[in-house]
Amino acid sequence: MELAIRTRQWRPTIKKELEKMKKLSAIGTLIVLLITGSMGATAAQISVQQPVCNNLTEITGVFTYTLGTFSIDSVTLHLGPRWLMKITQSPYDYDGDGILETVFAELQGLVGTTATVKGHLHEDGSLSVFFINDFPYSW
Ligand SMILES: [Ca+2]
Repeated sequence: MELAIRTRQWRPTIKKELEKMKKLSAIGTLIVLLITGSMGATAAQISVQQPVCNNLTEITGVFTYTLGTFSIDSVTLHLGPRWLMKITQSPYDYDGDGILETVFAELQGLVGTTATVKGHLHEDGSLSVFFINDFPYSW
């Protein structure tokens, strides 16, 4: 009985807090969408925000890095801003060396190896990467 009364008393407060959280979440989503729209979306951003694009394109080939651009064959890979990749710890060991490094170091570790990426293929033939070797891509 007492608990029911307390719950009723707190209900408006809880409701207000939930509304605040919804607004913050919506703002956060909007910011991420704006960033990804201007810089190229990445796997973790998309997977966190959901829903994910259903028509992912998978490409397997030799991972290369030339003139500041990562590619597989002739497909340019959009992986996010290089400066951010260099300061962000990777949550996944993409290159499989057993060490979690910065995202940039993980990607450098893939250069010259055969890798599989999945992502959104753009009309210009470039790919916004969402997965690398089945790991969500994040930076
Ligand atoms: Ca590694």
